[in-house]
Amino acid sequence: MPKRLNTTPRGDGYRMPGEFEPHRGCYLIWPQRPDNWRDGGKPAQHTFVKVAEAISRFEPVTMLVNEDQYDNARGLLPARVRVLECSSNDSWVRDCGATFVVNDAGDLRAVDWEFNAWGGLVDGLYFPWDKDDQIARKMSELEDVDSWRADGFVLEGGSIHVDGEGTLITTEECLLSPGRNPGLSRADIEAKLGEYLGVEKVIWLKNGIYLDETNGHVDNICNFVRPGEVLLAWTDDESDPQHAISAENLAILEAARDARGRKLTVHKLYTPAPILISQAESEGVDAVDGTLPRVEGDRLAASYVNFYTANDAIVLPVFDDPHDADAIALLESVFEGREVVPVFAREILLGGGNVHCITQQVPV
Ligand code: KQY
Repeated sequence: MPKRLNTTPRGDGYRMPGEFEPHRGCYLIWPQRPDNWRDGGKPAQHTFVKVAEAISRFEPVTMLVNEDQYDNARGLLPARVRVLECSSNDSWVRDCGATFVVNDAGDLRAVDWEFNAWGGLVDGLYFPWDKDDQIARKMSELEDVDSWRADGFVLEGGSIHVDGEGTLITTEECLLSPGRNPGLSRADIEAKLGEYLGVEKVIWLKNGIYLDETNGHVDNICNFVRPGEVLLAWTDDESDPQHAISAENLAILEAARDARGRKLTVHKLYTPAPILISQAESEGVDAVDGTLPRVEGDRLAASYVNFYTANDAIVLPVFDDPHDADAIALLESVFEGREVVPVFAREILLGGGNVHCITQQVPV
């Protein structure tokens, strides 16, 4: 039976591997809440099926599903996807799910962060979040691995990326936000990240993608290709507020050294043209007090950086935009040897995230 541990990952010799390292599987959670997903989640469910189909060509996929949607999910998903009943409040397993860590002997364990729906009662996106906060523990038991509960430390998986060699990138906008760990200083947070993920160097970007409702998760703006090499969301359009945000982050990345003392190679991954919520999309979302309204004409936080790195593949959100082709070409060139699988992902974007936010890898 998997245990809850009183030690720390660093003390026990564990580290978080890069997402580009080999996986034994991937988790997703089925979307259904009607105050986040339009039309009762039906269009999003079909897109989640496409993402699960794509990833399951390369590694085993588990879909966690609330009781009332089990039959529908099982009916829509291919037989090779494992479908398990598991309660949740929403469907962002990157953020509420376990972060898996490994040691040099190849053992796997899980970190179970505190989850408070991206800001708790300060600026969180829904209430309650109690079922989501149990997902990481349930995942560790499904994977039959011991876990640590990071009590008193709020963190979402989408707010960090690591290179597996001691370096972590994040944003100040998110990790220093008042709704997460207001009692912790930047140095305290760096110490927690070191303790739980085995990292030695934190590179602090300033802000995430313009209007990102997660307080600027790094997984929408910057990701590692491999140690020493990153992709940064970019636009040349100086009239777009995204330009100044990306330019500030570029300067930080160009000045940075990673944990091994390397300078970083930075690839610019151009964002799609601004994508706005349509009238039908706005009207399809239930207007519930305490959740974000989806207003017609509002701009969505669209970025190609929110891709999932699978075994031998990249599952890439695309938007029916002229930049789609350039994004596919750039990823094919930097991730040589991996197949780039585009998925039209507007329905996930409408819910506030994208492919990376709805997936969580389990390393080998
Ligand atoms: O990681 C993410 N981008 C999650 C977004 C959650 C949005 C909830 N409406």
